[in-house]
Amino acid sequence: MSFDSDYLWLEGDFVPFEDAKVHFLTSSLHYGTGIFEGIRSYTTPNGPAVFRLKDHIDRFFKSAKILGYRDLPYSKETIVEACLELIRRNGFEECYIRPLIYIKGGGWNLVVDDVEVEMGIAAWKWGNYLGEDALKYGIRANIATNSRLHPNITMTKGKIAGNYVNSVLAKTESLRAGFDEAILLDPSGTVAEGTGENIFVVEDGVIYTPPREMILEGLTRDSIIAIAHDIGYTVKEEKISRDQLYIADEVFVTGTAAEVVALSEIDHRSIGDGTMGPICAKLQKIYHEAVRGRLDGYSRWLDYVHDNQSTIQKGT
Ligand code: PPE
Repeated sequence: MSFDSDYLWLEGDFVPFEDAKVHFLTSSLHYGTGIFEGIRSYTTPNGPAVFRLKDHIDRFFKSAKILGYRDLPYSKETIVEACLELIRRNGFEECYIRPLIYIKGGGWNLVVDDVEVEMGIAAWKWGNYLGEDALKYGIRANIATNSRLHPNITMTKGKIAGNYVNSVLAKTESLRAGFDEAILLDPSGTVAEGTGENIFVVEDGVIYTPPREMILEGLTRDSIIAIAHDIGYTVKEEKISRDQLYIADEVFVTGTAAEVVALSEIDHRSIGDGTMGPICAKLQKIYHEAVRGRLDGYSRWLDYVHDNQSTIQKGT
C-alpha cells in the first residue's frame, strides 16, 4: 500500500512524510503497547469536515487509560487541532486520520510507568477499506476459527495496537480461504464483531446488534443506531448466535474505515437474497449523506476543517 500524504504530525511538529521515523528500539513496536484511532474527514458543502472528531479523541484517551497510561504529553484540544491542521497542510478533503500513542523511551520491563510517551498523527487518502464494490454489492465473510478477545484476557474496549493481532489472525485466515472478511465469536460462542467493524443483523424489520460489554464500541455503530432510531426502526442490543446470522434477512458491518457494508454471504450461506438488503441500503445512504454534511440533523457530528485555524504548541 502506498500512502497519498505529504505531511504527518510527529511528536509535536509537522514533518514531511519521509521524515516521520521512530527508532527500532521503540518498545511499543515490540510489545504492541501503541494506542490508536481511525477517523475520517469528508467533503461537505462547507469544505472538509471530520466526522465525530472529539468522540474519537475521547475514545483515544479511554484506550490509553485502559492500558494504564497515566500521563499523556498532549491535551485533547491539542490533538483535535493537530488533526485539523494536518488536513489543511496536506490540502485534503476526504482522508483517513490515524493518531497513535507509543512508548518512545522505556517500557522494556513490560510496565507503562516511568516511560516516555509520545504520539504521531498520519493522514492519507484512503477509499473504502473493503473496496467500492463492497459498498455496492456486499462482501463474503466466514466465522473465524479464533475467538474475539475477552476483557479478562486483553481488554476489548481499547484500540490497543496489540489487540489487533487477534484481528490479523482472523483476517489472514479469511482471505486465504477466499473470503473478504471474518466475523469473530466471543469466547462464549456468541457473535462479537468483525476484524475492524461492528456487526448488525436484521430480522423481520427489527435491527439487532451484540451488546456493548464484549466489543469495541464503534462510533459508526453508535451513529447507525441513532440514524436507525431517527427513521423509525427498533434497534435491540442482544446476544446473537452464529446460526442467527445464517438465517437473518440482512447482516451488515460498520466501521470508520469500512463505513456501512452488507454481508452477502457467511460461511457459504447467502444472506437474504445474497445482495445488500433494503435496510442496510437505506442506512448506508443516510450515513454517506450525514458524514458529508448534507443532512442538517447530523451537523452536530461534524468539525469543519477550515472553521477556525490555530497554532499548535507542543505540550499545550
Ligand atoms: N471493531 C473493531 C475491532 C474495530 O477495529 C473497529 C474500527 C470497529 C469495531 C468500529 O469502530 P468505529 O470505527 O469507531 O466505528 N476499526 C478501525 C481500524 C481498521 C483497521 O484495519 O485499521 C477503523 O475503522 O478505522
